[in-house]
Amino acid sequence: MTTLKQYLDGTKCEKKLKELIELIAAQGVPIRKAFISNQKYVDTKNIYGEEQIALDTWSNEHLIRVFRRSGLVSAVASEEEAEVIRFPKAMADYAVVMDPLDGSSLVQTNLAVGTIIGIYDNGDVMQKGRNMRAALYILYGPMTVLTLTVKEGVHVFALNQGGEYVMIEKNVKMPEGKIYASGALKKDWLPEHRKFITGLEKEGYKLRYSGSFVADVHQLLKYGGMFSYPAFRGHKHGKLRLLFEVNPLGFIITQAGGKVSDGYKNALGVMPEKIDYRTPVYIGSKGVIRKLEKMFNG
Ligand code: AFP
Repeated sequence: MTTLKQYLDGTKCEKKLKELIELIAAQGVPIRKAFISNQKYVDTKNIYGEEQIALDTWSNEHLIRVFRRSGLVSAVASEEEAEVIRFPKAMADYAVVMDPLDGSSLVQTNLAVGTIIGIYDNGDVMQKGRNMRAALYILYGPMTVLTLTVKEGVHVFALNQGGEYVMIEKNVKMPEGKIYASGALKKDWLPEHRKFITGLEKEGYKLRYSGSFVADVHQLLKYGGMFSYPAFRGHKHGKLRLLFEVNPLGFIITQAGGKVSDGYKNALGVMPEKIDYRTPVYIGSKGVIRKLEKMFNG
C-alpha cells in the first residue's frame, strides 16, 4: 500500500512543500481526537456573526500554532479570522487559506465535517484560485480521509490504525452522475436557479444535501452530479467563501476532471476583493456545470 509519504516522494513537489503537506495531514489526528473533548458551544461569534462551537475555535488556533512553529508558512487566511496572519520569520513562503472545520454546525449531530486547505507558493493569499500550488481536505467521517492534489491528479488516502495515511483511491476522475444539492431556502431562490434545479429533477437527479460543503462535494467525486449554494434573495453573493471553501475544493474538483463556477464563469479565475469574499457556487461534473453556465449566460 502506498503511504502519503511514499506518494509525495514520487511527485515533483519540492522538499518543503512535501513537509508542509505531511504536517497538515498529521493534524487530522489531534483534530479528530478533539471531537470528544471540544463539543461545546462557546460564547463567541466568528467574523460572520455566526455562533462558533468550541471545536472551530480549537482547530483554528491549533492549526495556526502548527503553522507558526513550522517555519514553512509566511501567511495564513482562515475562515475564523478577520485578518491575514503573517509569520515574517518563516523560512519558506507558502501562503495557506483554510476553513479549519467546515460544516461545524454538524459536529453535535455526528455527521461528516472537514478541514479544507489551499496552498499558494508565493506568500500571497489574495489571489485567484487557479494559482494554487496544492489543495487538500481532511474529511472526518466514519473514516478519516485525506483528498489531495499537487496538480498531479487527485488521490484519496485513509488514516489507518497506526496513524499513517495510505492511498485508497488513485487518480480519481469524476463521473457524470445524477446527484444534486442546493443550499438556501427554496422560497428565496432566484428564477434562473429554480429553473435549472427543476430541470435536473425532471431528468431524474437525486437530492443529497448534508449541510457540510466538504462532505457534499466529496461524494460527488465518486458519484458525480452538482452541488450548489446559489445567489438568493437579498444575497447576490450567496453564502460560501471564495478563499476558504470554494477555491480549494474547486481546485481539487477541477483536477479530477470536474468544474467550479459562480454560475457564469470559472470561479478559479475570480480575483477576491476581500478576504471574506463570498460567491455563489456551482461545483461538480463538467457536463452539468457547462450546461448551467450556458443557461445562465443566456
Ligand atoms: P458551518 O461551517 O458554519 O457549519 O457552515 C457550513 C457551510 O459553510 C457549508 O459547509 C455548507 O454547505 C453550508 O454552510 C450550509 O449552509 P446552510 O446551513 O444554509 O444549509
